[in-house]
Amino acid sequence: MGRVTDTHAAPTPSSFAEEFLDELHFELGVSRETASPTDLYVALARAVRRHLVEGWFDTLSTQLGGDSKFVAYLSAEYLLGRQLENALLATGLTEVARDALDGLGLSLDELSEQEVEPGLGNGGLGRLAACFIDSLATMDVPAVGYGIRYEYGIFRQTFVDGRQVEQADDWLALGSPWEIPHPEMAVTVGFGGHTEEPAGTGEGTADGAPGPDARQWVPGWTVEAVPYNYLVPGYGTRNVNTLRLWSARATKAFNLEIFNSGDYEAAVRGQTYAENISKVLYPEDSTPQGKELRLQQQYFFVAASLADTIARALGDGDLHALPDRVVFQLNDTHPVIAIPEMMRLLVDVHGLGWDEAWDLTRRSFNYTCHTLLPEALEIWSVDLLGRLLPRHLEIIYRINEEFLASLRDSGGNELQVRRMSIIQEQPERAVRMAYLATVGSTKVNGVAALHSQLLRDAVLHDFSDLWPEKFTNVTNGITPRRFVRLANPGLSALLDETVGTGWVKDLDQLRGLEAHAEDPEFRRGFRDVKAANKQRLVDLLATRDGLHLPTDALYDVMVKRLHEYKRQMLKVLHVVTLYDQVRSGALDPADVTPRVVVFGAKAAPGYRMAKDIIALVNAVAATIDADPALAGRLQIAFPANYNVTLAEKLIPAADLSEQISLAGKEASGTGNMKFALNGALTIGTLDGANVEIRDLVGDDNFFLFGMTEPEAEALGQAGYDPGSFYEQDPALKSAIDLIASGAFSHGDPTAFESIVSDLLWKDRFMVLADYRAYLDAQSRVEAAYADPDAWTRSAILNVARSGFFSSDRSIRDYLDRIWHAPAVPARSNGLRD
Ligand code: GPW
Repeated sequence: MGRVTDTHAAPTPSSFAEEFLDELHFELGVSRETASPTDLYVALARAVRRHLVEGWFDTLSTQLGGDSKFVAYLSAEYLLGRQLENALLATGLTEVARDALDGLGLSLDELSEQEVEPGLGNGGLGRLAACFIDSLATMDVPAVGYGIRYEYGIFRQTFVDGRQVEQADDWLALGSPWEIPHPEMAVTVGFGGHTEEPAGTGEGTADGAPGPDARQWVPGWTVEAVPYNYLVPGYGTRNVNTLRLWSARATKAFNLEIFNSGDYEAAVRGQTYAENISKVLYPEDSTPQGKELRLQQQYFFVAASLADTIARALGDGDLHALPDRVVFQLNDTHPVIAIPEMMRLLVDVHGLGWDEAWDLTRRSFNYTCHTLLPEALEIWSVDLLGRLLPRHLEIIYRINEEFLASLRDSGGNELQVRRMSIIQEQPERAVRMAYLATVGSTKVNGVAALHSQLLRDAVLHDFSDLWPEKFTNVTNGITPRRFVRLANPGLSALLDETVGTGWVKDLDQLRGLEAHAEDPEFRRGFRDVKAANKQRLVDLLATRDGLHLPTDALYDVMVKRLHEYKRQMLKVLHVVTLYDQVRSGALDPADVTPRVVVFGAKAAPGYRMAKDIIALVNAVAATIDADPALAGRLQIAFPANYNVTLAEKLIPAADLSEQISLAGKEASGTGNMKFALNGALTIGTLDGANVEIRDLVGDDNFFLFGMTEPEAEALGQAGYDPGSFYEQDPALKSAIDLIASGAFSHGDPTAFESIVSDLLWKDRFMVLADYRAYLDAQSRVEAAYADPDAWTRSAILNVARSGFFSSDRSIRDYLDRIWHAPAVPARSNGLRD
């Protein structure tokens, strides 16, 4: 199904070819003969973009004309992936473009490969935001995604001697055909300075006399936030939403002043300082470092977005209508400074009284928490916050004072008051952003059923006792457009034939596959698709990474950020055990199920243990490769620089999806959903959304292992001793000893010492405790894989029963439980009529 188009003539290959050449000649200024592959790609992208603009205008005029409510999604990350194929899908122009290019002796697939993906996110949280804006557009919901246009996205990963080395991701180097800058719409954002009593008249507020609670913030310096619009096309609809990313620029006044004083170096320094704000994405996933520049980034995009939102939602209208016109969703705590910023705007700038402003603010904001790890909960030192945002700190203090007073009023004891304070006192005074978000929001949600339960029972339990109705769950989802329709054309064609094409917008229709799970012909077709996807992956990894892989093997895939809680180490111990058993003669290589273990993972650059684990994976891979006994039986493939583009090729080829975090640590996971929808079976713990996946696909079609969350919690309480597991399990002992012996490091026993000693003495995520259960589950995997018919049946049922994990369903849940913003289909405004 394509775009719902207008009355005027649909593009043909020849009209499209003309538009493409127009772009190439007149916009890029190069001839067909001299054009580089990048030029050709850029011209193609811009020719496609033309076909989104009309729907975008219609969407804007429909939404701005009425009195609809819109969703302002605030996220520091959007991990978009490549844009071209998605835009072609949305416009229904894929075949037209292919034919047009063919006619010019060019190949659509080759040009598509030129695109550098915008990696403006770290992992799951950023990719979730990208899936959500896709679903919002597809469902005609008025929505704007707000974020930061990082000049450098997530670093490019390379391996040198098996160790990760980071390179800058200069994704804008060759131009970005998808963005539309609006320098004339720049918003000024202040930082630093001091606060004072507002001047008696006028100065304090936009509307006249200062309000009773107003203070005046006199910033010490300012920067400009320049908006860049990205078009977000819905699928099978006219609607095209907006993603608005802000880029930092030095203010003109600032520059002029210094230039006039003749201090050119200072002027340039100032410019560099300002522009640093949107320079680079922080590469820490779930482990914020509390750096000043990061707080600058957060306030920078939030302040610009709120100014933009208020103008858009209200124009000159009544501030009291704010909660009816806009609903803000805070994607984790990164944008939570928006709460005091809204208070500042209402109280200081617009002169509202505190209570009224607080009521409006609370009714406009909602907060999604994405973690359970204490080290992932953002805190900002009072010292830093007060220096950078003095007025915001005052506002946070007052929010906290009033909140704590209300607690005391309703009989809270001092212990409880101290526990719930937005300000922590030890080890240093700091603002707990998750608490600020919870106090300042209408709804707080977790991202999977188990996660939301644990938020209520543990991380935020005092707050859930106080405000039980505030807490809700919205289980994450993924867009079927990118992760099935685009990533898996073979499966998509089979689905179209079997259940019709409606599944792309209504993923529950996949249920219709269940009836075919017993059909031998359908199973054959399904198996053929998987085999073709493996072949596609093998070809890609041969050219991309120089890997030589068999297609006739079980593809066992673990792709996600490298983090101890995700337990890549458990996977390594499994592989090392297989190797060890073959090497010692305990296992006949002929009895090893041929298996390719694929890893994809970036480590935060400062995360030592994660980087050591990457080195170990590469070392084990090399050692196994060098051993003829395992040839064709066991191999590790660790392509560097795992990203969205690679995920789209890896996931459809997988047989087995590794979701093996310690129960109670992974908030949801979204990779787990992508694999199930592409017909991989999961080996996993009862963690995050795995729980819901297993409930839906059925326990016969899921390899469950490991401790439950209460069991892991109890083991921790009882005093976990990893050494005892090592002593009691000879296979485990032998595997660890092998690593410690230097077998994977050319005899150097020190190479992986820190990993080994951490496992034996600390093992915070209880890898050793779950090792035996994991190995047993892997044996069940092998037995199941030996029966191809039964395996295929399970894989089909995974696809058929995973419709729930569409991000369209997540968005429906947000709409019903939190946002209450009706869909508004764009009306044709007749740009060309
Ligand atoms: F720590 N997630 C992430 F909660 O990718 F902020 N980056 C992050 O910084 C955080 C969470 C944060 C992930 C969760 O780890 C994953 O379980 C979840 O599926 C994903 O966010 C989307 O909700």
